[in-house]
Amino acid sequence: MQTKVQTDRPISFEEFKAEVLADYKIAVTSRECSLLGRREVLTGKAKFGIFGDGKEVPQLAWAKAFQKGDWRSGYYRDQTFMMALGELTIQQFFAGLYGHTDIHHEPMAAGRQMGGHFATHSLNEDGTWKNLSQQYNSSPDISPTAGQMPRLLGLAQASKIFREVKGIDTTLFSNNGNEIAWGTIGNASTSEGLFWETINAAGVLQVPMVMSVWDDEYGISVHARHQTTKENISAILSGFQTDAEGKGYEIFKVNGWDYPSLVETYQKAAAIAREQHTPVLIHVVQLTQPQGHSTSGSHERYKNAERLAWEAEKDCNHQMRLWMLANNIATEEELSALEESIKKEVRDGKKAAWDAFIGPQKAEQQELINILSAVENTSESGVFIGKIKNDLAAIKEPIRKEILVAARKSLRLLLGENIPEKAQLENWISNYYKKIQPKFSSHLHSESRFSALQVSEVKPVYNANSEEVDGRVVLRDNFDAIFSKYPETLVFGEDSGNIGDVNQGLEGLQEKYGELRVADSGIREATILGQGIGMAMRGLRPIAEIQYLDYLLYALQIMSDDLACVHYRTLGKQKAPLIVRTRGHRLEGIWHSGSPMGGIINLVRGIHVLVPRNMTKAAGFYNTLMAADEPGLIVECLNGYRLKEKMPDNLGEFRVPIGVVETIKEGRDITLVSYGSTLRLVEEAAKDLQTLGIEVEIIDIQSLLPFDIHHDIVKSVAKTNRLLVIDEDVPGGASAYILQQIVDVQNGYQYLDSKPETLSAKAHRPAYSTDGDYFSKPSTEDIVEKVYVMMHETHPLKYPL
Ligand SMILES: Cc1ncc(C[n+]2csc(CCOP(=O)(O)OP(=O)(O)O)c2C)c(N)n1
Ligand SMILES: [Mg+2]
Repeated sequence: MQTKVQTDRPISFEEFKAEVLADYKIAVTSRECSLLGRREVLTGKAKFGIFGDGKEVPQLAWAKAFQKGDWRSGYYRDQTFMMALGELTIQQFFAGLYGHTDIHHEPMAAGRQMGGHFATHSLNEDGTWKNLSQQYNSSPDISPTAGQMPRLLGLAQASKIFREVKGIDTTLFSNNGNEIAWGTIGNASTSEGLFWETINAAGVLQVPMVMSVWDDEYGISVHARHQTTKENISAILSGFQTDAEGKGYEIFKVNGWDYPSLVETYQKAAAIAREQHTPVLIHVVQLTQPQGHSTSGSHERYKNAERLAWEAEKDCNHQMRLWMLANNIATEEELSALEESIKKEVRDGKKAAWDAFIGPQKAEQQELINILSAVENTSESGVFIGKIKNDLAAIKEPIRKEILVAARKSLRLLLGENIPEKAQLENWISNYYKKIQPKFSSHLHSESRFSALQVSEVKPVYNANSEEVDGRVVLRDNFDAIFSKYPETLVFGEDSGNIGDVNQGLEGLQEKYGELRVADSGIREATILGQGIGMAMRGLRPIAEIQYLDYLLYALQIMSDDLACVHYRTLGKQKAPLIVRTRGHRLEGIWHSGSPMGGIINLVRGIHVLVPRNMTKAAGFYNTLMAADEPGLIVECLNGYRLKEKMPDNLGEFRVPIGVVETIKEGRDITLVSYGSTLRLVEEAAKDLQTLGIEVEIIDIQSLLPFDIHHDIVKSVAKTNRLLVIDEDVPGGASAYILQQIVDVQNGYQYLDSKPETLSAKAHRPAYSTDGDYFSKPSTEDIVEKVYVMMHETHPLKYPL
């Protein structure tokens, strides 16, 4: 379907006509898909539909300016653009609507996302990069409004890095940084903070980003007067306009139904962004929603007759048609014939998509019916199973849930029976799960050879003269080794550049590696994170620094909604191996002592969460993640930078394995499990407990996600028969997760002679000062007393109170 005439010579009127007609064909095809798509939902074949109707024409203009190597970060209205690039066929559009789980039919998300969420493939089957500079690229959409903005910043910044930083192998990723990152957003979603944060940051960074706002005056039912000051986003952004005073944005405003002006505007915007790396905003106004917001409602409820009549008149496809007729590009008859033929093409494509979607499921239904027939004939419950079978057979278009419900209910009816057909049914169910479950659950993590779990341990090497230095020096010199080894590495964050971070773990590195590789950034955690995602998607190895763990919460939404599921939601076709660096646990005051690890680990499944107890361990984790291609969060101990550690010889090379615990003290009486800063208290408590005749075993978890992949903790519990989890998060925070892993996943319950216990911080935020800490977080005394009481309960005479 794709049409792109790209030529430097002036084109003839005939060529011009052909190009416009081809464009119109895409617009009409896209519209027809939206119209039929809505019907598919209303008749129950698809569950939900959100379409690009009313936004077709500007997307044609955009697609003409979009070049190989460029990137899109947009939202659910962009189907026409994807079609114009040749990245979305009619059949694929409907496959997305149905939720077809076969990536060959549904390349956007293999049915994991609802339709209207677009993506291209960056990776080969083996996890290696495709040549992204030779293909059109779309980052994978997410549903939270404006959630596409932070990553857009990074996609754009990557071009700047590729153009200006020497020594990076750009073969697969860039042609001299000429690539534009194109964003789209709805008018109402510009109310989100993420929009403003990104717009400001892109202006500061001067990156090649072209931001289109599709303005249809509404955000579902809420009118622009409730969304945007002056109801005009380009007017209120006009202070960003580049002028003699300094660098900023180029800003355009254009009617969304005006095909020739749109084409011209997008060409101008592309030239500015591509050549000068100046960001551009295009405010596309007077757009419409011919069918309302989505399939879950009708806009007649909130738009009056006058507005609806205006929308019908200003409909961009309708206006394009009028313009074509007025300019003799086609006759009424030609256009009518074209429109009729497109209707048929879309109907045929829809049918092909449905047949491809339903075919395998019908075959699976038949397989089960055959088995149930056999069971019916021999089972004592044959009558009931026969009914289940007949009900299943009556379903004309079965989904997998219906098939499995029939199978599992039948198996339940066979409880207590011992017939060969029962085993057949059991096998069928288990094989079915093996085949189908991965369609919904694979690729949360890398399944390629670049998985972080494949990186083996390399121990730090010391010599007889190894110096004892401040922990931050180990970290700093290890970062130095990383930066010289991997030219595509970058680090950025608040105070990360000039002063080399607030604890000087990056001291002197900006001088050595330059302001682009070791960079200060504004106070804007969400877009620091997004910058990292976008750059990682383009083959760079960013380290995004969030100054304190407590402020990770500003970035946590983007970590959760975007970074954690990039690989999952593309069925492994994209990756963002971003390392997030932060520091936390204990220091002073409510917002510098928090340890909200329970919240974090539960929101970022898909990201490795590593909690090293000292800087050598932290450095080892950085080295491990650099050798892999997965995202990870490393929380350094805020109170550990000045503690002495021995300087390893093999900086940049030693690696701490992911998901492996370390027993740091052996003991027979009780297993104490902890991580991070708290471990130092546990070690002190262990000494005090020794004087009371109690020998504790201490295990450092090191890696909360993944957790103890070799199940070493349960081996310790099997020896001591007692378990205490010590954690400085709130009660039921990370400690609940740790307990679930040991007691439930590792089956630790069977070895326990005492109740498994947790010792955590208070439920409130940690108060200021040493006393605030002592009364808020677990202390050495708390640990000693808790352990002693647990020992007393089993041996009251040996450990009297
Ligand atoms: C963070 C978040 N809040 C609410 C929603 C529900 N929602 C989906 S689309 C939408 C309106 C968006 O309007 P606009 O940005 O103007 O885009 P349009 O649909 O009009 O093109 C809302 C509120 C969401 N997806 N994400
Ligand atoms: Mg809108």
